[in-house]
Amino acid sequence: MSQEIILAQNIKCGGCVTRIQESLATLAGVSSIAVDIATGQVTVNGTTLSRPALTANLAEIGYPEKPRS
Ligand SMILES: [Cu+2]
Repeated sequence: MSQEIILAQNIKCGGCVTRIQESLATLAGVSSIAVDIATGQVTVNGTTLSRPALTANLAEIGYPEKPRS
């Protein structure tokens, strides 16, 4: 198992959480997804996870990764 933790922008409500979970669940290797609304943290567990694929999928549905400062 591996894990990717992504800090994403624009996560505001339960609808966002559902949208993210449904979208990321379609990606290969993803077994579970947890979303924290307060921090924007998206935690993905699975096998052979591709971080670029996860961040691209999130950006596509309106939740781009937070820029690191
Ligand atoms: Cu929302």
